[in-house]
Amino acid sequence: MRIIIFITSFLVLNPLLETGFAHAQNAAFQRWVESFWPEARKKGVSRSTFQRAFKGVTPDPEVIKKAEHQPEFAKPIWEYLASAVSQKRIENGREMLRKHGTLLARIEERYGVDRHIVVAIWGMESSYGQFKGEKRVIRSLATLAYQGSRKKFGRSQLLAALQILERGDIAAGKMTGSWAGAMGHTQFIPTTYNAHAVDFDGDRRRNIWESRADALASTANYLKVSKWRPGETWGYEVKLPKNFNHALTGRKTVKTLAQWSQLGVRRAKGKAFPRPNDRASIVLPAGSKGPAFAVINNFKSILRYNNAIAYGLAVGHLADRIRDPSSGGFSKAWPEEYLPLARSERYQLQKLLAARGFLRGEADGILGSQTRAAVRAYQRANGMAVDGYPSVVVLKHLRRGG
Ligand SMILES: [Ca+2]
Repeated sequence: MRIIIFITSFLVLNPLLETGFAHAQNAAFQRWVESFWPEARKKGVSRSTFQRAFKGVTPDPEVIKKAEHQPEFAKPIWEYLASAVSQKRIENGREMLRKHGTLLARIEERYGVDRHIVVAIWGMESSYGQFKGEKRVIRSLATLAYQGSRKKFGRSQLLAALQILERGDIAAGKMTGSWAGAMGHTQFIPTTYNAHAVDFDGDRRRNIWESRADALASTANYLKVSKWRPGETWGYEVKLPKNFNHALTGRKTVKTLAQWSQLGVRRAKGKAFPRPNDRASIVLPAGSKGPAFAVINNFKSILRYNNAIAYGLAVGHLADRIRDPSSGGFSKAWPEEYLPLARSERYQLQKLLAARGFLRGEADGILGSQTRAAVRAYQRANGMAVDGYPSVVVLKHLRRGG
């Protein structure tokens, strides 16, 4: 009997305990919201907008989970590109180009940005409006601002989101987006929205959630202010000569395409560079064994959207494929035997580079420009191809003791 009583009371008590816990948590969150109010007021947010925005809002555990997720294995660039530039996305992009041709032509005329690039970014960001994110932006950003490792980002974006509500561009309930607060067809975060979104359909609201015209014009405007040059492309796949000095690769070394041609660099599929005076850098996203690209000015503008070489490449390549149905994939295959390093290996690579005097600072597992520079220096010192690619070959060489 005692056991039965115990079980019964446990069943009755447990939900009460949980409710009590949740209640205390919510009270703490509400206190935090109130502590945020003076800052919002300073940014011109009214009390009524503030209260409406936070009505019923609680932290979103899923947002924290996504924000803190650190995968052990990074996705290889060829897998990323295969899904980013899928046959389906290419075909849908061509269909969007036909369907919204008049609008896209007007946007191209106004902002001077290639419509294929605009459509490619639309495809990358939301699959042409199919996946815009359904989370309430205020809730996601308040969660990030309240707890976890992205508080600074969360606070600044939350303030910007409240300003959007204050201006009345969209109702709080309709201001939806990804877990990180990227919103609408083209996934602008609130600060980018405030700085660069435009009203293109003329209703005086910048509605990147429901108006394709506003969203696509906002993307074109963002690229324009990011110094997009009309009439130029993003870059080309290139073929490097056998004796090429790989130390010249990387975005720091810039030469005209004519100068690169003198060093034996050719377009991968045999055509000539249409504007030999364009200034370009050679990038090797998977090291010297994989495809090489000459990227020109507009590539930098695309990276303002998302600062990752893989992203820029996906947008540029998707645009090319949408534009020209006869174009295929890259001419050189990806070196699929060179898997990106796992997280523990990335730490080990950094620690070994530091121990040999090639890298300063704490190992963080993030292979940024400093680590790549250290890899280059190590490769140079050890007679390897100086491509700065943190491959398993470099790691094994380090493990053997250089
Ligand atoms: Ca509008």
